[in-house]
Amino acid sequence: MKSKPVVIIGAGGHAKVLIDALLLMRVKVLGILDPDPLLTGTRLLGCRVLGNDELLADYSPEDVALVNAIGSVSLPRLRTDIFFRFRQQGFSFRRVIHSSSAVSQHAQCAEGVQVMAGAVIQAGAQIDENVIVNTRASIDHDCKISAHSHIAPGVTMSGGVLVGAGCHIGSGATLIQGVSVGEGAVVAAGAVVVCDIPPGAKVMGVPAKVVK
Ligand code: JB3
Repeated sequence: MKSKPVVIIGAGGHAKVLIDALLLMRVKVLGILDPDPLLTGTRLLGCRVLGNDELLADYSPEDVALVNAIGSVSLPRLRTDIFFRFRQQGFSFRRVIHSSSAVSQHAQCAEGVQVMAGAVIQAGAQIDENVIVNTRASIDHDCKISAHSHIAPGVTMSGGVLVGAGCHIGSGATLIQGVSVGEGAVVAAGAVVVCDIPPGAKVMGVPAKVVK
């Protein structure tokens, strides 16, 4: 069955990386929506910025799928809000899996999951909806990444790690096997996590310690 063409939400840096992956997947991109009026009419990797989110009314959920291109560094909540707002309107979010990533056929990726170039997801891993597994991140066997979390470039996660919903795991962080990261926690770039992290905490350093 032919896949639906997509409309992309957001025209920033993350959108560029997603469009690159979508073009390799031979998915048709109808256009990009962004509230910044200065972007309307411009192009990102050849795809046109059409205007703001009101234009979605021109499309039917039957005919198009969405791609959530809101990243999660400065606007973590917005990515989640966009996901729920448009799903409530009946739209679905397409999975984007870069052709150079290695996703085990025994791993599960839910709606709207984005796996970027060079990422590895091993057998038994479960990646929940709207999660970003960014460039060259490695998620080992039996990890569970809950919804709306961002696993930044170069993260290394050993087996059986649990990450709660809405977490940010910063670039290059390492999490040893079996640790849990509570909902909404932030792991700073380069941190090495060797024990469980409570919900909402911010940790940094080697070994990682709670700073907030
Ligand atoms: O770390 C990496 C590899 N990537 C980061 C990514 C995960 O998160 C990247 O470096 C950035 O830190 C961030 O990427 P993102 O979200 O593309 O950030 P930015 O370049 O700031 O673009 C956000 C875009 O979303 C802007 O053009 C905003 O105008 C747009 N935007 C904001 N609110 C919105 C809305 N777009 C739509 N359609 N609807 C909104 O409500």
